Amino acid sequence: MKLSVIIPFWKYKIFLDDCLNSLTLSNYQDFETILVLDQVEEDIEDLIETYQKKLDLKVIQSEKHGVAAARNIGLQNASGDYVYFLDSDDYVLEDTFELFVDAMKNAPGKDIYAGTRKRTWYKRINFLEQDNEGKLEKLDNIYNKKRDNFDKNFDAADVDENKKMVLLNLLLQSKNFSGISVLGHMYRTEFLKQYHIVFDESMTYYIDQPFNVEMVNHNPQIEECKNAYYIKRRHTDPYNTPALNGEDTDQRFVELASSYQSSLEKAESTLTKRVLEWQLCKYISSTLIVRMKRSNNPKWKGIVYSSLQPLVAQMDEDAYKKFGAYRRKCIELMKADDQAGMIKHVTKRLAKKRLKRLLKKRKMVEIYKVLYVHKYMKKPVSKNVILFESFFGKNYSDSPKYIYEYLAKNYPGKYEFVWALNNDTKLPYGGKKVKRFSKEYAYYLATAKYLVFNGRQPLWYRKREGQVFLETWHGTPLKKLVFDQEEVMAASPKYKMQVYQQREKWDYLVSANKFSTETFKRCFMYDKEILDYGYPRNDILYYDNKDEIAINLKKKLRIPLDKKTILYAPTWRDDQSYDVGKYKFELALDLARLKEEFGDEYVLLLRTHYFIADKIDVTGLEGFVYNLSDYDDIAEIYLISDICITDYSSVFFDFANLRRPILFYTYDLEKYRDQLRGFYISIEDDVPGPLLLTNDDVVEAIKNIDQITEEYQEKYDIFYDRFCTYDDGKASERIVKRVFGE
Ligand code: C2G
Repeated sequence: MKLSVIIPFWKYKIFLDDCLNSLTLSNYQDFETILVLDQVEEDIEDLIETYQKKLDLKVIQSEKHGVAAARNIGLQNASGDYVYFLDSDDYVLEDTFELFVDAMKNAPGKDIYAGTRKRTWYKRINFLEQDNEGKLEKLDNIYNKKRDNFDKNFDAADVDENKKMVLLNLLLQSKNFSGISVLGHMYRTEFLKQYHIVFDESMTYYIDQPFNVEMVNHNPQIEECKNAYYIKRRHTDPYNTPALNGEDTDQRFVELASSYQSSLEKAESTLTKRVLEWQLCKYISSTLIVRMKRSNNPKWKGIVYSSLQPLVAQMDEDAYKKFGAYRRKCIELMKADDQAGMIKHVTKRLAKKRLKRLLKKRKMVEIYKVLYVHKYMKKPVSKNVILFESFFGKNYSDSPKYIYEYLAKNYPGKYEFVWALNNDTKLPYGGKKVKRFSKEYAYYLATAKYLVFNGRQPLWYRKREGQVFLETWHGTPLKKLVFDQEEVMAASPKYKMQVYQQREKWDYLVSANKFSTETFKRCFMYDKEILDYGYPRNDILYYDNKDEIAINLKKKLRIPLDKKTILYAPTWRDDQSYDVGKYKFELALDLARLKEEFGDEYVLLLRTHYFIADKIDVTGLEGFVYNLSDYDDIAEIYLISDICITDYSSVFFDFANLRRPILFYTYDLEKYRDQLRGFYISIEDDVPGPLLLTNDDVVEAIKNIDQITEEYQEKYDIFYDRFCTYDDGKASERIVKRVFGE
């Protein structure tokens, strides 16, 4: 059985590489790959050369533009018994084709073998590392439910099983009309040729719908092959690498309407027509109407409405009679050409939903959000009020703390200071404390002129005219951030979209070195002012009285003055969480062993990341381990630490200002780097200390700390010059001058 895989390619070479690579790894190899090049601008010569050695690869240049034309060229050149359409940004699993071919052997001669599409944003290698069993099972369940619903929705109890399966797989597999797709199925080449089924080249986005309707018309024989997966990649970055269907052009909706019209005209049976109408109504009443309500682009709204309204107007009532009351009314209003009525209808529904959520969650913040918009935003902006927030209100620390203290010390009485702070630290200089997400918080978010945050502000924050947002951020990045993240676990499309909106509100962004400046511009897609003045949070590391501060702190924390100290400050893991912002942490460092080895000479200061919810149990280790996870400011802890052990945390960039030894306990390096995050610099070559993979390594390193210090001297100097030279104890001053004009 020979297969033909048809891949149209326009752009994003990196995805194509993953796609072709997945084909080389297929267990079943009797297939040709037809790569149709559609106005390609990237240089992919090398890629083609590589894969020509590994695959039966035909490369054809398309004279026209568009996926439809490219796929048609693929079809004309296909010599396989079956064709499989594969988009260049997607991929298959090792057993996908094998499973299809097994099905072809067991139930030979069918016109379609229907597989399953699974969506992900991971690149292939990371997808395979995930636990996919559960997710794939969930897909099966959704599909089975659809089957059960079929009779109910379409009065189709007496439709034969084959026809039902065809409709389910070709027209109802996705949630709505716009998602009807040819991807994931094997189509018999002769069948397509016999009935001249091709893609409509006058369209760009919605070419699969009429194609599948043509298929349905000719009563194909179908066999399901549900565990043959097609992996559809969601592009995680809708700004830099948008997918074709992510392009939000007005043209899309005009075309959606004409694709629908053409599908409907093609549909030969009433049942097929009903299915299409039902799909369109579902799309309008569940997705589109909400987007229309929320959009503030009147032109877009107008185009969407005017292209789809005539289609609904001519629709048979039968299409939506089985809908619930809300949806039915949506469609009826559209049918009656009452656009304002539709929007009112959906507004009511959304308000109701919101109330329900509010009651269910019983979270007061939902009420404060309403007050924020309808009451506090209407009050004037107070010109001397500054709202500070550090690590989501978890502690009094980081750059906001040092900016605050500088202002409070040097301009007493001039400003009103408010801190979003959830712990019971008493603020110096009489600053006012409010709980994060409290009513007062909402009030100050709306009315403070200045906002000084070290992380992302709430999504519901709306920037007001006259407000100044100073974003200090919270570390020189080793771990890749936002738009630099490839298809790793951390890179969810939602995260990227949210940060995009959040960073739009920042007026100033603080950076501690040239490297951060360059990186932040790119990773946040940030083009406003960057204050590359060093980190205010590191000012303390340059204070003249820093040794005195250290001794006092040791006394305060009852740390013996005659012992040396090791700080262990690891970061968090993206894949180990209980809830949003609440992460697990399993200690991989053998504290008991360290106590045994070094208890006479050292104490250990344990500091977990602010996201970590687990309280590390240190019973039995009293007098050796000091758990400082709840201590406000890690910069003060640096002052009392003789050695710092960390992993991938930005902690080492700051600690290096002290020029004291740093060790990296990177027991899960490969997973962290390759699957969870990705790094900016080479952790093997560029960091100022050794990578230690086991507890034995850690023990040895501490024993030989002087030797390591010597060995790493040169690397340390290079590192210091690259990352630490802006810090000199005066960053707060420089920032205050620039932002507050003082
Ligand atoms: N931190 C801490 N204790 C730890 C780890 C971190 O107090 N055990 C503080 C440090 O100030 C550190 C900051 O939290 O610089 C950020 O922590 P990271 O471990 O670097 O992780 P993350 O919060 O993901 O920020 O550009 C920086 C990145 O955004 C990383």
